[in-house]
Amino acid sequence: MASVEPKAPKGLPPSFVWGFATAAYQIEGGVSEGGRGPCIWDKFMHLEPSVTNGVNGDVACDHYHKFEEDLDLLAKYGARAYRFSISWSRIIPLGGREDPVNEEGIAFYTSLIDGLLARNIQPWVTLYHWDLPQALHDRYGGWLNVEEVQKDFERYARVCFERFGDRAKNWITINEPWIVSIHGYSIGIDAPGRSSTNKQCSEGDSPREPWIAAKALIMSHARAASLYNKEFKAKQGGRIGVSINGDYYEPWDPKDARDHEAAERRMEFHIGWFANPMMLAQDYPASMRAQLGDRLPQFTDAELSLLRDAELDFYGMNYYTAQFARHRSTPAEETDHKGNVDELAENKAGVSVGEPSGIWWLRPAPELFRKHLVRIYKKYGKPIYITENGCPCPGEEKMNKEESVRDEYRQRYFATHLDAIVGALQDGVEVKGYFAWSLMDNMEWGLGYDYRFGVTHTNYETLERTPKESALRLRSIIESRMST
Ligand code: PNW
Repeated sequence: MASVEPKAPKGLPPSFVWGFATAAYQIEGGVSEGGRGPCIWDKFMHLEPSVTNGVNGDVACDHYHKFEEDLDLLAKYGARAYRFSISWSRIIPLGGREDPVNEEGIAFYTSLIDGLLARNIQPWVTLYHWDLPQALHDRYGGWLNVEEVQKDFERYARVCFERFGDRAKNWITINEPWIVSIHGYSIGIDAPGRSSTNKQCSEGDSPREPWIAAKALIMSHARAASLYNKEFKAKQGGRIGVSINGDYYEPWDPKDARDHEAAERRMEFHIGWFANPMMLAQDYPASMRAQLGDRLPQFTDAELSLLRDAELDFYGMNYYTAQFARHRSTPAEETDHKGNVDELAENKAGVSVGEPSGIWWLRPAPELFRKHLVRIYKKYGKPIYITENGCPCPGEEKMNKEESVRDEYRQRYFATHLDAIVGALQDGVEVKGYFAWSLMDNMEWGLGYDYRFGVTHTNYETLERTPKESALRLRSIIESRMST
C-alpha cells in the first residue's frame, strides 16, 4: 500500500471537497424517540423478517445518541465535508403538508449541523434516503400517488430549507431513485416490498408500479429543487443536486454492435431514466419508450416546465462497480427493467471486470469509472460530486475487529478510484468532490449488518467504534493527489 502515494498522479484541485457519507435509517436508531414517526423501513423490517434477515433499524449504530462521538471521528479523519440524510418522519412524523412539525427532530439535526460547523466540516444534506413516513404510504399509497406525494415532499423540503438552510448550503433531493423504484416496487427487496414477481411479497403490480413510483420521485425532486431555486438559493447562497446511482456497462462482445447498443441501453434504463428528466428536463430515453410503451408515464407540458425550473447545480454520482452487457435475441418480458440485456462479470474473452470484493455485486473497475465520468459529463454537463464510493473487503463479513481494521483492500479501492478521478479531470470532466461510503459500518438495508462498508468498525453489541486504517488513510490518499 505504501506504493499508492509516491506514484500518485497529481491533479485534484486544492478546493476538492471530500469526506464520508451515511444515511439516517442505516445509522440512527432511536426510531421511537424524540417524537419520530414510523417510516416504511420500520414496518417492512418488522413485518417481513424473511426478506430482511430478521434484522431492523431500531438501534442500528445508535447514532441518534452517539452523534457527538461520530462528529469527533469525522474531525479526527480530517474530513472537509459530511454527507448525511434527514429522516422525514423525525421532522414531520405523519409526513403530510398539513401535519405538525416535530421540534425535537429539528433540534436533533440542528445539533448535528452546528456540531459539523464547529469542527469546520461542511454539511451535505440528503432529503430522502429511502425512509418515507409510513403514514403517507397508508394514507394514499406513498410513492404510488404522483400528485399527492410531491406536494408533501415539497412542504418537507421547505421546512428543511427554512430551518437548516442558513447553515447547510449543499442539498441533495433524493438518493438513488432507481433503487427506490426497482427494489421497492418491482423486485420487492426494499421497503415497501411490493412486487408481483417476488413470491415473498404479498402485494404489488410490478409491470406498472416502478414506473409510477419513479415519476413521483422525479416530480417530488423537481418541486423541491425549483422551490430552492426560487425562494432560497439567492438568499442562502447554497447549491442543490440529486444522487443518481448506476453501474458502467461495457459490451460483452466488443465486436458485436448489438452488445454496444445493449450496454448503452442498460445505462439509459439505469441512469437516463432519471437523469434525462432531472438534469435535462427531457422525456425518458427513447429506448425506454420503445420497450415499455404505455407502461411509462408521460410528462405534461406543465411538468416539463417545472423540471426546467428545477435546474440543478451538480450531478451527485453514486458509483461502485461496472459490468458487461450482452444483448438478448428474445423479446423483453413485461417486468423487465434492464433494457432486455444480460449482465455479466466477464466478457466474451473471459476477462473479468474486476476482482471480487466483500459483496457479490461489487467488483472494482476504476478504469471504467473514468469512462463513466466522461460519459456522464458529456451527457449532462454539470459539475460532478461523487456522493458515494466504497466497498467491503473480501471476507470482511466474517472478520473480527482486529482483522477488519487492517483494510488494505479498501485503501486500494479508494486510491485507484481517486486516480480515476484525476484521469477524468485530465479528460476535462469537472469532478469537484468525493464522499466515501461509509463513515461507519452500518445496516446494509435488507442484507442486515454483516456487510461492512465503513471506514470505522462498528461493534453492534457494545456499539463501540474503531477506526479502520482506511479512515485515517483517505486524507493522505487525497492530499497526495492534490496539485499545490
Ligand atoms: C447504495 N446494488 O445502495 C445506497 O445509497 C447506500 O445506502 C448503500 O448502503 C450503499 O449503496 C452500499 O450498498 C445500493 O445491489 C444498494 O447494486 C444496492 C446496490 C447498489 C447500491
